[in-house]
Amino acid sequence: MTTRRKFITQTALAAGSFPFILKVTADQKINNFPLVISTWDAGLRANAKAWELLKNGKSALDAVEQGVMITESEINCCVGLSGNPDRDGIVTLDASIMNHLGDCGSVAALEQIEHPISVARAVMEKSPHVMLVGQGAQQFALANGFELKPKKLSPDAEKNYKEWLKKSQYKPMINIENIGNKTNAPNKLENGQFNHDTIALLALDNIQNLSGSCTTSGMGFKYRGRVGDSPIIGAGMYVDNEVGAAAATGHGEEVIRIAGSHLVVELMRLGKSPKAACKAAIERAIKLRGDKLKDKQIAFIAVNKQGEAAGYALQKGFSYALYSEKHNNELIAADWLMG
Ligand code: SD4
Repeated sequence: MTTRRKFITQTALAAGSFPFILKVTADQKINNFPLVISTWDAGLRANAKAWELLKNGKSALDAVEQGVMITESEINCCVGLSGNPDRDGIVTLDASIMNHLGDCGSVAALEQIEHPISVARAVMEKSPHVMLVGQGAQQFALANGFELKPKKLSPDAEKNYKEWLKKSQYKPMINIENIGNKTNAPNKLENGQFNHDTIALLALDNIQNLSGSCTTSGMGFKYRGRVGDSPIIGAGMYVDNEVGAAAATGHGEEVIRIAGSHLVVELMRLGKSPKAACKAAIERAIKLRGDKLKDKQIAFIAVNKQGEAAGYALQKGFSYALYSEKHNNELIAADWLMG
């Protein structure tokens, strides 16, 4: 990527911005964009779409939206309308999106809409608000041309729900996956249960702008009205174009307690690498909660402005998908701290 650095230097020279040249030539790391990083193995399919857009010169914002739309529509997946329902048997969706300018939008407890991420983007671009929830979010979606989908559960979710009804106990499992599942494998455990419910995706585009997205059906069999971390800006996802971007998956309540994604970004601002920042955020959660995290998962992904990217988890079994010139859409098993 010497060529790109030369180009930036030349452009800066032409613009007469001398201090900028000094910074760029001194920073040997400015060499890894575009880049896409996302959570879990479903991230491989989402990354492929996001990468295609970035390579065609589209913005990070388009890439993060359209990347996760792939996952939201996957029938065998656990994100979007095919995900597990709440304890009343209804699928409710949370999503958030944020661009390089600090513009952001989110929806929570949204029902019967296939692409909550696009509704979140519409909230960002077409409303004066950041977050819409429940019926109001659905009403806004319909007014903006989104189609109402049937309430029907996916076959897998229906099976899971019937099984859950036998005991009706809210007992979230530790989110994990088999790192061997590289292609089109449904994100399910041997007993047929989904083992996670979320995709978060971060992108750094050709002009070094960052964006992030996060979308989920939330924790299976949650209380009606429960909202997790994914639609909460700063918890499930956060972007600061000066520094980097981060996103979370796992037990949403624990991520909210430490304002997880914002914390990761601020730790990068203090000089930590994306991996060290994700790890330090998990250490913070452990410090705060100790043993209460024993049977829970939390995990972060992060990218900095220079295009370094990584993930880290509380428990074994978290993987993330990384696509850049250096990483050809690889599924990487994250390091972990507990268990
Ligand atoms: C939530 N963080 O609703 C989401 C769940 C998740 O993989 O990430 N599952 O709390």
